[in-house]
Amino acid sequence: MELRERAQQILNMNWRNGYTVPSQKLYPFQWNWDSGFIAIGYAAMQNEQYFWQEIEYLIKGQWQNGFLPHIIYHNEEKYRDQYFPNADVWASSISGDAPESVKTSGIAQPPVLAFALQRGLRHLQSYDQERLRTILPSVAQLQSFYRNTRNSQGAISIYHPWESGMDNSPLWDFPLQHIGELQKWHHLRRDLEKVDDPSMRPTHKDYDAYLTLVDHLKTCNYDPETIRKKYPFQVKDILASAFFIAGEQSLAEMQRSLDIPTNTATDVDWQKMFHDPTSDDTLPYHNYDVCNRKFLPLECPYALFFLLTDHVSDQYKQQVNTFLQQHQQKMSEYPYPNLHASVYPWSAKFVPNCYWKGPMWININWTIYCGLKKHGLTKWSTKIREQILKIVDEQGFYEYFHPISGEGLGADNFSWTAALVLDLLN
Ligand code: 9YW
Repeated sequence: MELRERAQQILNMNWRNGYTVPSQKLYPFQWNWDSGFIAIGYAAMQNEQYFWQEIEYLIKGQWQNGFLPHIIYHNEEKYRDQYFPNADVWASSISGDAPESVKTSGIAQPPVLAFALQRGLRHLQSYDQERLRTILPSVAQLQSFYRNTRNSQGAISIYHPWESGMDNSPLWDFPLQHIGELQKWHHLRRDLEKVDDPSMRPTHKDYDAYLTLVDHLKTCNYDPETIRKKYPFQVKDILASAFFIAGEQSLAEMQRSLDIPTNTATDVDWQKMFHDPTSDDTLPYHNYDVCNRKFLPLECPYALFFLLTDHVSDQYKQQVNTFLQQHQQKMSEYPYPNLHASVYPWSAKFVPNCYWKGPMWININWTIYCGLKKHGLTKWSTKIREQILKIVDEQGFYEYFHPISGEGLGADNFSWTAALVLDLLN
């Protein structure tokens, strides 16, 4: 069967009457950034109904203050025993802003919605403008939430490793050492029963830290102002910032297309906010730990994400070019030399089969591809596109891939892998 047909089958299989689960086996609810990517896939299939519904179901989870949680627990009662943390752990109703109609988590994920919505619309041959008009205020409210509560000149702070989407990346090792005493939560985990090799998943200590942070957030009643003053994990994050900034642009363009006034932010200086003056890296941009006042360098593709934004200097583009040359050279013995690992194999922190500590992820590579293409770095974007399609064709629609052997790892029939392949084939 052709790649396109296989991808379509996976999305149809993972569709749940209004939204799509990331993977049947592991994740039984709707996840925020997964949904953005998945919606793009439906648009690329010209399935306009599923495209709108995926986004509308996501927005059902939005809080009154604009915040969009990372998990929307649709059909919570049916699946509550299959996933930890379940909705009770979050107790989102302690915030007066949480919706009553559906339970949600209390943290976010990279804010991909505005960017994904616009990209999806570009795939559709024609679309229902009134449906867009109905959705846009929620998207605008989400962008405003980030602009007003998480933003410092385009640098967005995240409050939890799960908010980064890259749960156990070594990026979080240092800030997690400074969150105080950990409570024991890991005995409640459900994920280890569902994977063949538990060493591919985060450790018990990771889970204890993740849930200890949830307790801290609950103590703050999920109130943005209280969190900013008291909460021990706050990191200015490049990926969240890049999607926020790109989202401002997407939102403004969609609003203008419908003659809606826009108030998106233009005073963005990410190069200043993330530039690490002590770094001699080819791309000296790193996440910043706000609580402990420290940059968090890591050999990983993070600094490439700014290509998603318009605000890119010629100097940065040259640095990117040099960085990609070096990357290709170092990867030249491996089967997919232009794909980016979550942590590069030459880092002391690299663990090739462990989740966000080394494996290659399709959404990350696709994001880099989009940025390279946007800025005309087509020599590199073409290679990434070809190798994403090759790895999925040869290894399957996996959740993540071993960066040295290319082997598919984690869950099979993974939704965003299928959706982003459809984007690339369009
Ligand atoms: C978990 C659904 C989610 C992704 C995250 C990924 C993982 C959930 O799965 O987190 O329980 O580990 O890290 O980015 O959205 O696909």
